[in-house]
Amino acid sequence: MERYDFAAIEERWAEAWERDRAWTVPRVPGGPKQYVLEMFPYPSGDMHVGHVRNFTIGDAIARYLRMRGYEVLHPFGYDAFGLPAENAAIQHGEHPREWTTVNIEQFTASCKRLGFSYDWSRMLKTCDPEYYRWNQWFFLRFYERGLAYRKLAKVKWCPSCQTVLADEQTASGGCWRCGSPPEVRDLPQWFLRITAYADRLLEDMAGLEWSEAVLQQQRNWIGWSEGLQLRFRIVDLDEEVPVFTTRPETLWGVTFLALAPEHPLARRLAERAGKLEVYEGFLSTVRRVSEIERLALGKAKRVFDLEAYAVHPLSSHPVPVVTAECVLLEHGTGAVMGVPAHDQRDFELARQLGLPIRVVVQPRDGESLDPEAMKVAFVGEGVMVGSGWMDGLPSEEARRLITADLVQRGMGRRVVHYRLRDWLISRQRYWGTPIPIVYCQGCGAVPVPDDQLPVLLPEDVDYRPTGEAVSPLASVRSWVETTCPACGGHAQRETDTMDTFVDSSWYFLRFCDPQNSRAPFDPELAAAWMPVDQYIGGVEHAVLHLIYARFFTKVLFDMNLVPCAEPFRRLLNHGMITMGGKAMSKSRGNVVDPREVVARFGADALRLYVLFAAPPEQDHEWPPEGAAAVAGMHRFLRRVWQLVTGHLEILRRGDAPEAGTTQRLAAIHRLFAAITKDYERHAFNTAIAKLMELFQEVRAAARAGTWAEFRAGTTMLLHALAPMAPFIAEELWQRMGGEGSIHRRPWPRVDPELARAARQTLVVQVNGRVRDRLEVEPDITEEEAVRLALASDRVKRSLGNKTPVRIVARPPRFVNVVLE
Ligand code: ANZ
Ligand code: ZN
Repeated sequence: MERYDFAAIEERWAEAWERDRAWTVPRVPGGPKQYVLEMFPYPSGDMHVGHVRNFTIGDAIARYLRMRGYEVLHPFGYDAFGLPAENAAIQHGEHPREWTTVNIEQFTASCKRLGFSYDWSRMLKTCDPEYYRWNQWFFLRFYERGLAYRKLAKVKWCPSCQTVLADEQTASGGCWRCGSPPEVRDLPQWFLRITAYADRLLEDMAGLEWSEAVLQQQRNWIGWSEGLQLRFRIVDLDEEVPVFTTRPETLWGVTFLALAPEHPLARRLAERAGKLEVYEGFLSTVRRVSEIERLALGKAKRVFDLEAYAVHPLSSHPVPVVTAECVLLEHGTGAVMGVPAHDQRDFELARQLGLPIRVVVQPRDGESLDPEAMKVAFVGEGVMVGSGWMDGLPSEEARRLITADLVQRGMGRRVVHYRLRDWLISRQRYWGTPIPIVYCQGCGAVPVPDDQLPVLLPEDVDYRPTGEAVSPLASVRSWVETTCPACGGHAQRETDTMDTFVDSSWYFLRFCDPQNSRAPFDPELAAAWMPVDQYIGGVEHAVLHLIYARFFTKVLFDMNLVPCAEPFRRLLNHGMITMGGKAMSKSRGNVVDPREVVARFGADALRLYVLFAAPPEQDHEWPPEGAAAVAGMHRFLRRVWQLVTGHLEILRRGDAPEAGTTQRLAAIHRLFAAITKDYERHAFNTAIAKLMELFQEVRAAARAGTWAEFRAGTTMLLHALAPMAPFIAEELWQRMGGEGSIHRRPWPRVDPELARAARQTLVVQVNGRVRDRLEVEPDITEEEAVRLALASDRVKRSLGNKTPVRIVARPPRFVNVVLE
């Protein structure tokens, strides 16, 4: 018997696949297509086993679909711009391009050694001018459509990354990359108008096969709310202030009006009160505070009394006007009607300022609210009080009625608000795409014409950040100084680079036509391959990357460049491999290098292990004895190897000397059918468990000498193994004289009659005594087994009227019911 020399086998096949360009697909699919894509990685140092898992999941899916007869586009590339490269380069004193190139070479070699079936002819790197020129081209198209604009904005600056961040990139209170609390700066910056697509981003989610958790995060981020906008007149200025509320039924509970500190009327009122200087001080303090802190509950708020009054639109009574940090200018209208009894922030403000609290909604049960005694606002639904004709109505109904009433009387209008903000894309860092704009004294901001693209990123730059909110590119005078494309006069280039999330917002489209030098991609090729049928990536991208990519796709859809308004039909969010409870990452120093594992046990064993360890969606803590765990998979593969190579003569013989016992053949078909089902739902861990059972059956057939059965079983075993452990499956397939590459073979067909014949006997015991035997499907679930057991007449009889204290189920073999 031959030794299982995995290293020789794997290296030989890896080379052959590379030489034969085994996974290259034609420009246009010849038949039904599937586009399988894993989120492309940062080339940040070496691959670790966390990466291996993500890519193995994608690869198993791609290989399986190929065997199901699809033309599978499975490309790979690198998200090669960005801070990791720049920071590493600063640390080691080498150029980001060198650092990136070296990493990409290593990473690519690892991918090949692990047998990932990528179409390498489509490989892309976002730092190539041939890629990023199209970022610039898109920027110009967005600009023409009014979807890219520049404005002076209060922006969030990460002091550690030394660049501004988009609003959503500080959603958790810190910088998405490094966690530092952002500072606030006023800078003229470029934005993409994602808010123009808020409604469609929300609506189109209906057609996506994504996890509910991710959809919910997207929904929260877009933050749809419906409410009423109404006006309060400010007596002292004779001006009307619109406010936005989601609770118009609480209108009779309004006891003050609060403006955002940045609200233009706040300044005018302060001036009028002769307190402009104090106000300026207050404003500049508030401007430095993060949004999270401004909205925080349970703390004293920074407020400023404007010493003015507004008129309540129903009662015509005056209510005081204040300005408070917790009112945000960008939200709603930047002004709030204060209802202390029913909004916690308003409650805290009222208590702080000694303003009255008026209850207008009473809880349906419990004691009625006493404003004096209230410790918190009552924010729930209830019954209306102190509100004229609404009294006694449920608050939900009152809301509907007063909305209709105020709208009809022309006092308010229905509005929808989104929490989503426009996407800030300017970055004051070096390693990114230059924004293709020049500034001319005469013409202002002028777009760089298409025929002057790409605006090349200069290579020779002192890219160390200056600490000022200025891009390192500003110091390259020869690059900055240019001529105006419009008037030929003197002009200067924009020195900010683009957020690298722009790069990843359309790379899946470039994969459809990666070498195109005249356009980002040919729309016909995009039509042939898009949408991505299966996208695979970490749940940490649930908001940022996915929302940006969806937005880009919609804009390109509107430009008739892509056939679909959504880029990713199905999304699989894999869990992470952790060590010490933390995600593996080079910066944490808790990484396991796959090269060591591969050297000891082979790529196939490692692939099987990462798929077996946990369902794809779950995290998996790499065991301290990680190597030993992979060794288990290695031993399994060695047993498969020995069984097959030990019977090559028999396997190669085409004749079927005798039929096997139906019983075992049925089990083989049944198991293969179950494995197929597992592939369909990406349950690779259970598929591998069944694969091991299948192996037992095949080995039993060999021992019994039932060769027809053995041959059929071996064929199924190797096919079932191929997507997950591609090297050994291919090698054994060739040795047993199989036709062509196993990876191009059609998926074996299960005989449904046979598979059904393999029913199992489920034994039902009550207090240790057998009461019934039931025929069940072998892959019956625990729930179903218990249900059937308890439904059995004989079991019911022996239970009498007692309730079981415990039920132990091991489907499909037994269910034990335990009574007192
Ligand atoms: C009166 C009221 C009474 C409110 C009540 C709530 C409860 P979303 O859904 O997030 O849009 N609000 C409006 N504009 C604001 C701003 N610029 N800054 C801070 N808060 C603002 O929330 C809408 C609610 O948030 C509005 O409804 C308003 O308070 C507040 F019992 O109006 B409400
Ligand atoms: Zn000009």
